[in-house]
Amino acid sequence: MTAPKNEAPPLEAAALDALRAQAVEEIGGCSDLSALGELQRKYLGKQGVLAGWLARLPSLPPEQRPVLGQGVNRLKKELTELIAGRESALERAALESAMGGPFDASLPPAPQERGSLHPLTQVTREIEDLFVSMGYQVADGPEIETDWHNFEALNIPPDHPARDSQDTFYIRGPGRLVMRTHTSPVQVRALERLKPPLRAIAPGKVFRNEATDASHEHTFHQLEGLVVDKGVSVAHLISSMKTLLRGIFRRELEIRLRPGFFPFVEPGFELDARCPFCSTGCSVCKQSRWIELLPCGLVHPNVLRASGVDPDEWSGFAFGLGLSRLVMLRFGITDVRLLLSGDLRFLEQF
Ligand code: FA5
Repeated sequence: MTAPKNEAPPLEAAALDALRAQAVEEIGGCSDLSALGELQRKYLGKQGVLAGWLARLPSLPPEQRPVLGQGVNRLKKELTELIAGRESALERAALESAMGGPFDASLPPAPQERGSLHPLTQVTREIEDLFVSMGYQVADGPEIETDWHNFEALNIPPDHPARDSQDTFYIRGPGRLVMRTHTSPVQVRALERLKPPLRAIAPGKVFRNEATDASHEHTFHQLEGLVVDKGVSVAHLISSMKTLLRGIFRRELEIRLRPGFFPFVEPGFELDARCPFCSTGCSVCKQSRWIELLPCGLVHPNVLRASGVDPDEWSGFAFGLGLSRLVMLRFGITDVRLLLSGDLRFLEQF
């Protein structure tokens, strides 16, 4: 009996069916990716079984070729899909076993440790925003300073007793350099560079060779402020300091000025604020109900002169906020040494 027209001869069709059954069984039972690769090469590779079938087609009678050719191509497509499906099932199983459980791409990710801004950075940015909104610029200066900028231009000559209150780290070598003991040298640099009228603040790190305790660090932060213009008076100083404190504590605080001595201001003041934490006395204000916050004053004419600014034409005020202590007040931190300790147990609280 001859095969019906356009159908592969039974022998060939049966062999293709047997091949299909064998391939499906082998692929379905394959349990690792490299063996699956082998199977792919065996059946679908250039030298593979199906390629052999296609190569044999031209030797068949022309009327059988289309049917058998279509059968081989169908099988090729089916095995390609079967192998791809098996591959992704094996990959998924490998992933799940590595993860110790089933993988669900729709689940939210496991919580990740996130950093946060250091409390000093948070408060500095708030104060910067406040002053920038009042037309101030943010100035900067080096942490290693010349003796001139740190002391002499600020009306503190070499033998002046005010140097004793700021125990200084001197840098060995030429140039008479010091680790700046306060941010006030930025006043001098701002005056030299910008010329009046000017309004600037300068937050930064300062260094003092002192014994440390809960309220004294050898390395701490200050924030300097300087305004130089025509006719600047103590009234301007007071109103600006009130704005600063309102911005920081978010309410109106009563303030008082006491005389304070700093060679670079005249008159000089210590500005105290009513303790924002109590009404009858507490440990923060040491039962006094006042907190010493801001040394300040009108810029001394000698400081203006040292930077080439005429004190008969210009006047100004300056202040030097103890930023580290302010941050302690703001967040209820009881030891200044925690701020730069790098202790994660402390930092993670902010
Ligand atoms: C000064 O440093 C002046 N340059 C401030 C100034 C600027 C006065 C402009 C007038 C005009 P004083 O040494 O007092 O001042 O320090 C200023 C603030 O820094 C203090 O009020 C205090 O809050 C803080 N401070 C001083 N020493 C330490 C320390 N060891 N640790 C932490 N904070 C300190």
